[in-house]
Amino acid sequence: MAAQTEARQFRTLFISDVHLGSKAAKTDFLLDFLRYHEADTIILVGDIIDGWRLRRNWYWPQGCNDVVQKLLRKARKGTRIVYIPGNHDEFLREFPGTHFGGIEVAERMIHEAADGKKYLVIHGDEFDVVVRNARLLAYLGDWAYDAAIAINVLLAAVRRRIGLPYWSFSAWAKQQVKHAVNFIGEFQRVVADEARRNNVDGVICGHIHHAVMEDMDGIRYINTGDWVESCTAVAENADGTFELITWMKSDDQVETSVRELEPVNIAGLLGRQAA
Ligand SMILES: [Mn+2]
Repeated sequence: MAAQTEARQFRTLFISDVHLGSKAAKTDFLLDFLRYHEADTIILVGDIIDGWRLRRNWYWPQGCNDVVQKLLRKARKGTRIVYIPGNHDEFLREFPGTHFGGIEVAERMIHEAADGKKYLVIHGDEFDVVVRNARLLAYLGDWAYDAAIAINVLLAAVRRRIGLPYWSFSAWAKQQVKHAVNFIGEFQRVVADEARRNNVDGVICGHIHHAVMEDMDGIRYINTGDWVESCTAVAENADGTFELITWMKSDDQVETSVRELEPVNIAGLLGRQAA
Protein backbone atom coordinates (compact mmCIF):
# COMPACT_ATOMS: atom_id res chain seq x y z
CA MET A 1 0.00 0.00 0.00
CA ALA A 2 1.39 3.37 -1.02
CA ALA A 3 2.00 5.76 1.85
CA GLN A 4 -0.55 8.52 2.10
CA THR A 5 1.24 11.85 2.18
CA GLU A 6 -1.58 14.39 2.09
CA ALA A 7 -4.32 14.87 4.62
CA ARG A 8 -7.85 14.17 3.42
CA GLN A 9 -10.31 16.96 4.08
CA PHE A 10 -13.79 16.21 5.38
CA ARG A 11 -16.80 18.22 6.45
CA THR A 12 -17.08 16.34 9.75
CA LEU A 13 -15.21 13.61 11.62
CA PHE A 14 -16.77 11.52 14.37
CA ILE A 15 -14.51 9.70 16.85
CA SER A 16 -15.46 7.85 20.02
CA ASP A 17 -14.28 5.38 22.64
CA VAL A 18 -10.58 6.23 22.63
CA HIS A 19 -10.29 5.41 26.36
CA LEU A 20 -7.22 7.60 26.99
CA GLY A 21 -5.78 6.45 30.30
CA SER A 22 -6.37 2.80 29.54
CA LYS A 23 -3.43 0.72 28.37
CA ALA A 24 -5.52 -0.54 25.47
CA ALA A 25 -5.92 2.91 23.88
CA LYS A 26 -4.28 2.89 20.45
CA THR A 27 -2.93 6.43 20.67
CA ASP A 28 -0.25 5.97 18.02
CA PHE A 29 -2.80 4.92 15.41
CA LEU A 30 -5.18 7.71 16.38
CA LEU A 31 -2.40 10.27 16.23
CA ASP A 32 -1.50 9.06 12.77
CA PHE A 33 -5.15 9.15 11.75
CA LEU A 34 -5.46 12.75 12.98
CA ARG A 35 -2.36 13.65 11.00
CA TYR A 36 -3.95 12.49 7.75
CA HIS A 37 -7.55 13.53 8.30
CA GLU A 38 -8.76 17.12 8.62
CA ALA A 39 -12.29 18.38 9.08
CA ASP A 40 -14.27 21.58 9.53
CA THR A 41 -15.86 19.97 12.59
CA ILE A 42 -14.70 17.10 14.79
CA ILE A 43 -17.27 15.53 17.08
CA LEU A 44 -15.95 13.42 19.96
CA VAL A 45 -18.74 10.97 20.69
CA GLY A 46 -17.83 9.98 24.26
CA ASP A 47 -15.44 7.81 26.25
CA ILE A 48 -12.48 9.77 24.91
CA ILE A 49 -10.88 9.91 28.36
CA ASP A 50 -11.28 6.86 30.57
CA GLY A 51 -11.97 8.55 33.89
CA TRP A 52 -12.78 5.29 35.68
CA ARG A 53 -9.45 3.83 34.76
CA LEU A 54 -7.57 6.96 35.77
CA ARG A 55 -9.26 7.11 39.15
CA ARG A 56 -8.08 3.60 39.91
CA ASN A 57 -4.64 3.82 38.53
CA TRP A 58 -3.07 6.87 36.93
CA TYR A 59 -1.75 5.88 33.51
CA TRP A 60 -1.06 8.78 31.20
CA PRO A 61 1.83 8.12 28.82
CA GLN A 62 3.08 10.64 26.26
CA GLY A 63 0.73 9.24 23.61
CA CYS A 64 -2.29 10.45 25.59
CA ASN A 65 -0.83 13.95 25.80
CA ASP A 66 -0.04 13.87 22.11
CA VAL A 67 -3.65 13.07 21.20
CA VAL A 68 -4.99 15.84 23.43
CA GLN A 69 -2.41 18.32 22.11
CA LYS A 70 -3.22 17.37 18.52
CA LEU A 71 -6.93 18.03 19.09
CA LEU A 72 -6.26 21.33 20.86
CA ARG A 73 -3.97 22.39 18.02
CA LYS A 74 -6.69 21.62 15.48
CA ALA A 75 -9.14 23.69 17.55
CA ARG A 76 -6.67 26.60 17.57
CA LYS A 77 -6.35 26.36 13.81
CA GLY A 78 -10.08 26.73 13.35
CA THR A 79 -11.58 23.26 13.56
CA ARG A 80 -14.78 23.28 15.55
CA ILE A 81 -14.56 20.51 18.15
CA VAL A 82 -17.54 19.29 20.15
CA TYR A 83 -17.10 16.81 23.02
CA ILE A 84 -20.12 14.70 23.91
CA PRO A 85 -19.25 12.84 27.13
CA GLY A 86 -19.82 9.12 27.53
CA ASN A 87 -20.09 7.00 30.66
CA HIS A 88 -16.32 6.71 31.13
CA ASP A 89 -15.88 10.49 30.94
CA GLU A 90 -19.16 11.37 32.62
CA PHE A 91 -17.37 13.88 34.88
CA LEU A 92 -17.73 16.19 31.85
CA ARG A 93 -21.51 15.78 31.87
CA GLU A 94 -21.60 18.28 34.72
CA PHE A 95 -20.32 20.96 32.36
CA PRO A 96 -22.67 21.10 29.38
CA GLY A 97 -22.28 24.27 27.36
CA THR A 98 -18.79 25.00 28.67
CA HIS A 99 -15.65 25.38 26.59
CA PHE A 100 -12.11 24.33 27.39
CA GLY A 101 -9.25 25.10 25.05
CA GLY A 102 -11.71 25.82 22.26
CA ILE A 103 -13.57 22.54 22.73
CA GLU A 104 -17.33 22.71 23.41
CA VAL A 105 -19.00 20.25 25.74
CA ALA A 106 -22.54 19.15 24.90
CA GLU A 107 -24.68 16.35 26.30
CA ARG A 108 -26.03 15.50 22.87
CA MET A 109 -26.49 17.35 19.61
CA ILE A 110 -28.33 17.33 16.32
CA HIS A 111 -25.89 17.30 13.42
CA GLU A 112 -27.18 18.63 10.12
CA ALA A 113 -25.32 17.01 7.26
CA ALA A 114 -24.44 18.84 4.02
CA ASP A 115 -27.48 17.26 2.31
CA GLY A 116 -29.86 18.60 4.97
CA LYS A 117 -30.35 15.26 6.74
CA LYS A 118 -30.39 15.48 10.51
CA TYR A 119 -28.60 13.12 12.87
CA LEU A 120 -28.91 12.76 16.61
CA VAL A 121 -25.40 12.46 18.08
CA ILE A 122 -25.19 10.69 21.44
CA HIS A 123 -22.74 8.38 23.16
CA GLY A 124 -25.48 5.82 23.80
CA ASP A 125 -24.83 4.40 27.27
CA GLU A 126 -28.17 5.65 28.62
CA PHE A 127 -29.85 2.97 26.52
CA ASP A 128 -28.10 0.05 28.21
CA VAL A 129 -31.04 -0.22 30.58
CA VAL A 130 -33.54 -0.25 27.74
CA VAL A 131 -31.61 -2.97 25.92
CA ARG A 132 -31.54 -5.13 29.03
CA ASN A 133 -35.24 -4.73 29.68
CA ALA A 134 -36.61 -4.20 26.19
CA ARG A 135 -39.53 -6.61 26.39
CA LEU A 136 -40.71 -5.49 29.80
CA LEU A 137 -40.54 -1.81 28.84
CA ALA A 138 -42.41 -2.37 25.60
CA TYR A 139 -45.16 -3.96 27.67
CA LEU A 140 -45.24 -1.22 30.31
CA GLY A 141 -45.15 1.67 27.87
CA ASP A 142 -43.67 5.18 27.60
CA TRP A 143 -43.71 6.18 31.26
CA ALA A 144 -41.75 3.08 32.22
CA TYR A 145 -39.28 3.72 29.45
CA ASP A 146 -38.61 7.26 30.64
CA ALA A 147 -38.50 6.10 34.26
CA ALA A 148 -36.02 3.34 33.42
CA ILE A 149 -33.65 5.83 31.79
CA ALA A 150 -33.96 8.19 34.77
CA ILE A 151 -33.28 5.34 37.20
CA ASN A 152 -30.26 4.30 35.15
CA VAL A 153 -28.82 7.82 35.40
CA LEU A 154 -29.47 7.89 39.16
CA LEU A 155 -27.99 4.43 39.63
CA ALA A 156 -24.85 5.50 37.73
CA ALA A 157 -24.49 8.49 40.06
CA VAL A 158 -24.87 6.29 43.15
CA ARG A 159 -22.42 3.70 41.85
CA ARG A 160 -19.95 6.50 41.08
CA ARG A 161 -20.30 7.91 44.59
CA ILE A 162 -19.64 4.56 46.25
CA GLY A 163 -16.71 3.91 43.95
CA LEU A 164 -18.21 1.28 41.68
CA PRO A 165 -17.66 1.67 37.98
CA TYR A 166 -20.55 2.30 35.65
CA TRP A 167 -22.12 -0.96 34.57
CA SER A 168 -20.80 -1.52 31.11
CA PHE A 169 -23.05 -2.85 28.42
CA SER A 170 -20.17 -3.50 26.05
CA ALA A 171 -18.10 -5.46 28.55
CA TRP A 172 -21.14 -7.43 29.50
CA ALA A 173 -22.12 -8.12 25.89
CA LYS A 174 -18.59 -9.29 25.14
CA GLN A 175 -18.71 -11.75 28.00
CA GLN A 176 -22.00 -13.06 26.75
CA VAL A 177 -20.31 -13.95 23.47
CA LYS A 178 -23.10 -16.18 22.30
CA HIS A 179 -25.64 -13.44 22.79
CA ALA A 180 -23.43 -10.48 21.86
CA VAL A 181 -24.76 -10.26 18.33
CA ASN A 182 -28.35 -10.17 19.58
CA PHE A 183 -27.50 -7.43 22.05
CA ILE A 184 -25.70 -5.35 19.48
CA GLY A 185 -28.76 -5.61 17.25
CA GLU A 186 -31.02 -4.70 20.15
CA PHE A 187 -28.86 -1.68 21.04
CA GLN A 188 -29.03 -0.50 17.43
CA ARG A 189 -32.79 -0.85 17.39
CA VAL A 190 -33.25 1.05 20.67
CA VAL A 191 -30.95 3.88 19.61
CA ALA A 192 -32.66 4.10 16.21
CA ASP A 193 -36.00 4.39 18.07
CA GLU A 194 -34.58 7.33 20.01
CA ALA A 195 -33.68 9.00 16.69
CA ARG A 196 -37.26 8.41 15.53
CA ARG A 197 -38.59 10.04 18.71
CA ASN A 198 -36.42 13.06 17.90
CA ASN A 199 -37.76 13.28 14.33
CA VAL A 200 -34.34 13.00 12.72
CA ASP A 201 -33.06 10.93 9.81
CA GLY A 202 -30.38 9.07 11.67
CA VAL A 203 -28.26 8.61 14.74
CA ILE A 204 -24.50 8.68 15.28
CA CYS A 205 -23.27 6.99 18.46
CA GLY A 206 -20.48 4.95 20.03
CA HIS A 207 -20.32 3.02 23.31
CA ILE A 208 -20.60 -0.59 22.14
CA HIS A 209 -17.30 -0.62 20.21
CA HIS A 210 -18.94 -1.96 17.10
CA ALA A 211 -18.48 0.28 14.05
CA VAL A 212 -21.20 0.01 11.44
CA MET A 213 -23.40 2.06 9.14
CA GLU A 214 -26.76 0.59 8.35
CA ASP A 215 -30.40 1.29 7.78
CA MET A 216 -32.75 0.42 10.66
CA ASP A 217 -36.28 0.68 9.24
CA GLY A 218 -35.66 4.02 7.58
CA ILE A 219 -33.34 5.40 10.28
CA ARG A 220 -29.67 5.59 9.41
CA TYR A 221 -27.70 4.01 12.28
CA ILE A 222 -24.03 4.95 12.41
CA ASN A 223 -21.66 3.71 15.10
CA THR A 224 -18.17 5.22 15.20
CA GLY A 225 -16.55 2.14 16.76
CA ASP A 226 -13.49 2.65 18.97
CA TRP A 227 -9.72 3.15 19.26
CA VAL A 228 -9.17 0.26 21.64
CA GLU A 229 -9.55 -2.59 19.20
CA SER A 230 -11.01 -1.71 15.83
CA CYS A 231 -9.50 1.79 15.29
CA THR A 232 -12.36 3.31 13.35
CA ALA A 233 -13.82 6.73 12.69
CA VAL A 234 -16.74 8.03 10.67
CA ALA A 235 -16.23 10.85 8.19
CA GLU A 236 -18.79 13.05 6.46
CA ASN A 237 -17.87 14.08 2.95
CA ALA A 238 -18.62 17.51 1.48
CA ASP A 239 -21.84 16.17 -0.10
CA GLY A 240 -23.27 14.77 3.14
CA THR A 241 -22.38 11.14 2.47
CA PHE A 242 -20.62 9.21 5.22
CA GLU A 243 -17.77 6.74 5.22
CA LEU A 244 -16.35 4.43 7.82
CA ILE A 245 -12.56 4.57 8.03
CA THR A 246 -10.36 1.93 9.66
CA TRP A 247 -6.85 3.13 10.47
CA MET A 248 -4.57 0.55 12.06
CA LYS A 249 -1.20 1.96 11.23
CA SER A 250 1.19 4.71 12.16
CA ASP A 251 4.27 6.20 10.56
CA ASP A 252 6.30 4.78 13.41
CA GLN A 253 4.80 1.36 12.72
CA VAL A 254 4.63 0.64 16.41
CA GLU A 255 2.46 -2.40 16.79
CA THR A 256 0.66 -2.63 20.07
CA SER A 257 -0.99 -5.80 21.10
CA VAL A 258 -2.35 -4.97 24.52
CA ARG A 259 -5.88 -6.20 24.73
CA GLU A 260 -7.88 -6.07 27.84
CA LEU A 261 -11.47 -6.09 28.85
CA GLU A 262 -12.86 -3.32 30.96
CA PRO A 263 -12.35 -4.37 34.60
CA VAL A 264 -15.92 -3.91 35.67
CA ASN A 265 -17.65 -5.59 38.51
CA ILE A 266 -20.77 -6.87 36.86
CA ALA A 267 -21.21 -10.09 38.75
CA GLY A 268 -24.41 -8.99 40.45
CA LEU A 269 -26.08 -7.94 37.26
CA LEU A 270 -24.73 -10.93 35.38
CA GLY A 271 -26.15 -13.22 38.01
CA ARG A 272 -29.55 -11.74 37.48
CA GLN A 273 -29.24 -11.92 33.70
CA ALA A 274 -27.85 -15.42 33.36
CA ALA A 275 -30.92 -17.56 33.21
MN1 LIG B 1 -19.34 4.00 26.75
